Amino acid sequence: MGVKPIVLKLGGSVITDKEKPLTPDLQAIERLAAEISRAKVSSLILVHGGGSFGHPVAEHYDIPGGYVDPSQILGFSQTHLAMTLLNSWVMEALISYNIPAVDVHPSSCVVTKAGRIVNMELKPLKKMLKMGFVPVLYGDAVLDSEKGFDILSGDQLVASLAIKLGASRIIMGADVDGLYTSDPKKDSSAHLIDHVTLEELKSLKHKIEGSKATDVTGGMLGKMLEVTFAIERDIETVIVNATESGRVYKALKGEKVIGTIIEKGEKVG
Ligand code: IP8
Repeated sequence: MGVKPIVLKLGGSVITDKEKPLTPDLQAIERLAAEISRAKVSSLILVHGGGSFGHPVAEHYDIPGGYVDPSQILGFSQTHLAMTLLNSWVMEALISYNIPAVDVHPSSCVVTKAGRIVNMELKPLKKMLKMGFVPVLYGDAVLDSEKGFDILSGDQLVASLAIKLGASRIIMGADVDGLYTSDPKKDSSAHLIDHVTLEELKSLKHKIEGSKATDVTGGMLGKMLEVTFAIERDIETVIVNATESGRVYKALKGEKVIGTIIEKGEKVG
């Protein structure tokens, strides 16, 4: 077994303008590509979210509701197309910074059952990692053995890839600094939690909000529920604000960074 990979998620709200349909944030994408390149991680898997590309289209055709009407078939194609368009911007930036990125489309290598991954083709991913490529996946429309199809969130992918490929760490690049004791927009006494155990996280769950903008996969709450599965298997997870310059770089390097570390075990320090 070679070097354990790091799984990095770039949230859709970081790399797109979530208020404007089909609008990439090219500045953010380019800055992040530069940070990833500078960090020179020896084994890395990237996953990105849907933002204003996947979510509005998926919602329009109710892809998360599963197949009920033939008109949704074209909607599935359009959702996937929207994601490939966003993915192209990401790929172009990564490769222009000399990152040997290869896009892996979940719609062609993952099947879910009632929304949960039951089948994922791992061989190409393992081989890519071995050869030093950086596989890039994203939240996507996928086929589902019960519902016909569904939306697979980048977050479920992150946890599943981290578990199946034996990742050392997960870095969740979000548009907030991390988890707070309460909603900082409503409560002035709210403060950032820099370190939390799974046990403590469970008691915080009711305070973590779902998403405000169109997000068919549940925002921060959905994120937390998904990564729990990886943390339970001792994969340390850190949430950092990827809209702030240098945070993803520091997290990739394992340096001290503003954010929230979630661990399975007892709180240290
Ligand atoms: O933004 C969902 O991925 P996420 C992607 O990671 C689609 O939840 C197609 C809506």
